[in-house]
Amino acid sequence: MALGRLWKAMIALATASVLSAGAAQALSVDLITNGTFESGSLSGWSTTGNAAGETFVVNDGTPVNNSRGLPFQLPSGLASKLGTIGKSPEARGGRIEPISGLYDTIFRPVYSGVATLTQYFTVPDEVISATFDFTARVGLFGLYSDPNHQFRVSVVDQLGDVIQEVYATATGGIQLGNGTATTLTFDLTTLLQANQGQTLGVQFALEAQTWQMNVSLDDIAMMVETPATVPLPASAWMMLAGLGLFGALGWKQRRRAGEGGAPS
Ligand SMILES: [Ca+2]
Repeated sequence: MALGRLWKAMIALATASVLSAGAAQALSVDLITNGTFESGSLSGWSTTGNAAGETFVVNDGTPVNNSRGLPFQLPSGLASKLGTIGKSPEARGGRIEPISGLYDTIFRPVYSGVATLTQYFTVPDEVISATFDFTARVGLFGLYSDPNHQFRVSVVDQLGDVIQEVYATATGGIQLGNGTATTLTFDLTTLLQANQGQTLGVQFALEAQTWQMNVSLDDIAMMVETPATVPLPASAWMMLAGLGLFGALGWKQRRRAGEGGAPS
């Protein structure tokens, strides 16, 4: 019987330590689904297109074809105006490799206008910290003209209205390079703490002029730390009570309290 009591006490102590450890920990969750596009689709994302209906698509490196199924050719006048850049495979609709893995998403319009890529998520009820990451590669084949050319990233409310601009290219600012993938990280703790329990979205937008600009995106994540609560169901408490573990734990504690005085 003494052995049985000891086992019960050990189980109770182990259970208690797991519970207290759980209560002290934080849980890290990514609020974005399919942020790597490795599903090979835009599942989880919604898009809007420019007037010609062009928008973000999944990219596996397949060159863009024109309506006749032939590789795009820049109009001769524009090609000569852009010089060597205009002759590059990228400007001509050639292969653009995914940023990482087998897929990313790309918007490489022929026509002018704005297209957006958005994903909505529910902010947890309690936010300890929030970090927003993405990798972008902007291709620009003309002179940058802000804001006629612009890549911007925003947080939107559930109606799609911008509540905070997180990033935007600007004359003299970071251009994200011509064809260089760049990872950007933003601390959005304050914003998400102010919107706990609400629906928000991250929105990527590219304002492009004919032929002159594209953007690739990959590895999009919204990592949020929340308190890791370990709620113990009522049935578990009843089970513990039924096994007499509380009694065993009390016995163990009484034994310990007595150890200091009397030799065993
Ligand atoms: Ca990817």
